[in-house]
Amino acid sequence: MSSQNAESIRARFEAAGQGHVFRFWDELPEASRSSLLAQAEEIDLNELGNLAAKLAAGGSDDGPALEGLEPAPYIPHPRHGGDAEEWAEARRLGEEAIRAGRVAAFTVAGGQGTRLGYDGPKGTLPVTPVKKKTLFHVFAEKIQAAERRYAARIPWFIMTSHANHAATVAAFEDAGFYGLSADRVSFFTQGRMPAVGRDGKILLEAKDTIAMSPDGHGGSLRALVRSGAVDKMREAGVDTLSYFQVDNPLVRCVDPVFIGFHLRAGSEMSSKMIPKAYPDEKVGHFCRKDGKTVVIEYSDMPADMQRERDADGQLRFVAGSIAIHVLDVGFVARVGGGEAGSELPFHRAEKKIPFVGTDGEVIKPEAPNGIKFEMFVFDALPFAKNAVIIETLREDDFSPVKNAEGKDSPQTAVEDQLRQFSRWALAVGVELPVDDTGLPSFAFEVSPLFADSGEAFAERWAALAEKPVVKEGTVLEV
Ligand code: UD2
Repeated sequence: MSSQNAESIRARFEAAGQGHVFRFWDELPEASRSSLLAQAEEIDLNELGNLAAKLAAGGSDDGPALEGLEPAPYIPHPRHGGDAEEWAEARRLGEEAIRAGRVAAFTVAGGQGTRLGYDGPKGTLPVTPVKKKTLFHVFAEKIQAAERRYAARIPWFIMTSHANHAATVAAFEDAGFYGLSADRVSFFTQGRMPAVGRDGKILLEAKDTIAMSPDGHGGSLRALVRSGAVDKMREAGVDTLSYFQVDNPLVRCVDPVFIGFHLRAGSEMSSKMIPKAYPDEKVGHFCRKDGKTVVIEYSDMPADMQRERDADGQLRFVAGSIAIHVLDVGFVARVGGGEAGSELPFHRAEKKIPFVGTDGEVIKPEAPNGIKFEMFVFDALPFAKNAVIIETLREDDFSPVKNAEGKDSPQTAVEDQLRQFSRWALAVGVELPVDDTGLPSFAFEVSPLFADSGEAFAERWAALAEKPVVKEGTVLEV
C-alpha cells in the first residue's frame, strides 16, 4: 500500500472520530502497519458512524417494536390438519425445480461456536452415532443423495468467517470433499464488524489489530453478493437457495416440498416453523406486524409474551423459527446489494472485549465493556414478497448442536438421529428394542446415501435381496 493511501485512510478515520485506531502507528513495524490498514479498509465508517450515533443517543437496538404483534399464519403439516394434496403438489413443483438445476444449497458456517467450546469449525464436529461423521460430512451426503435422486447438479455454497475459513477449506480437502465433486462446492468469507466501546469508539485488541467479529448470519446476504456467489449462481441457472445453519444434523438440506411451497407462492423468502416445545425454547418467533412477517428473537420477546396462551391453551406465539429458509436469488441480489429501504438492522450484543489501553497494555475486562454488532438473516423477511411459512416436524428437521452438554448438545443430536433411524426401520418391520421416547437401546446408523427419509428407507429396504440384521454398530451405507 502506498504511503499516500495510508495517509488518506488515516485521515478518514481521524475525520470520523476514530483516529485512535492508529495511536501506535509510529512504533509499528511495516508488516503490522499494512495489516492494520487492511483491517481499517474493511470498515464502513458511515455505517459505523450511524450505529455509534444511535449508541450515544442511548437508543435500543433496531429490532422491531413489540406493539401490535400478532402470531404469523403458517401452512400446517398434513399430520396436523394440513392438506395432503397441497403438500404432494408442492413436492412435485420442488422436484421439478431441483431436476432443472435451479436449486443450490447454502450453509452459514461462520459462527464462533462459543457455547459449544469446540476448537475448530463447527462443521467439523463429529455427530453421527457410530461412524462419528462430521456435520459437513452429513450435509454432503444429503446433498449427494438429492443429486442422485433427481439426476441434478446441486451446487453448495458455504459461508465461513475470517477465523475459520482456512480450517474449513482444509477439512473439505482432507476429506476429498466428502465424496462430492469439488467443483460443486464454493466457500466464501463473511464480513466483519469492529467492536466498539460504549462511547462508540473502535476497540483495538492489539496495537496493530482492531477487535473485529463476524457480522452475523444476516451478513450472508451481502457476502453472497460481494463474493461473486450470486453471479456464479446466475451463470449456473440457479434461482433458488436452500438456506440452513451448520449446527443442525437433522436438517433436510434440499427439501422439495419446502422449495415447492416457496415457488408456488412466488415467495422471495420462505421459512420453516415448528411449534415450540416449551414457552422459553431458544428459537425466534414468527410474527406479523403491520402486514409484514417478522421474527422476534427469543431474547427480545418478554417472558410473559412467550408464555401467552390462546383460548384452547395453545401457546399464542407458537411458531418457532428454526433458521431454515428458501431464498430467491434475485431477492438476495437486491437486499445483499444494499437496495435502499431494505437494509438489515444491526443487533447489539454487550460483551467482555479485551482491549489495548492508552499505554499499550492489554486489559481483560471483568464485565461487559463493549458492543458487537450482528445482522440476522430473518430480518430480511419483512422485505420479502409473499413470504411463506410451512410447518415441519421437529423429529425430521431440527436437532441443533449448541451446547457441550445437556439440551441441544452432541448427545441429544445423536439420540435424535437414532430415533429417526429407528422410526424408519420399525416402519418396515425391523425389530428394535426402543424405549418410550423411541430411543433404541443400541447405536446404529443410516447414511443419507442409503436413505434420507422414511420413504427412501422403505424403498431401499424393499429392494434389498438380503435384509441385514440391525444390531449394535450396524451401518447402512450407500
Ligand atoms: C439461532 C436463531 C434462533 C433459532 C436457532 C435455531 C439467531 C439470532 N437466532 O439461534 O432464532 O432459529 O438458531 O437453531 O440467529 N453464523 C454465521 N455467522 C455469524 C453468526 C452466526 O455464519 O456471524 C451461523 C452459525 O455458524 C450458525 C448459525 O449462524 O450456523 C446460528 O448462529 P447462533 O448459534 O449464533 O444462533 P442461535 O443459536 O442463538
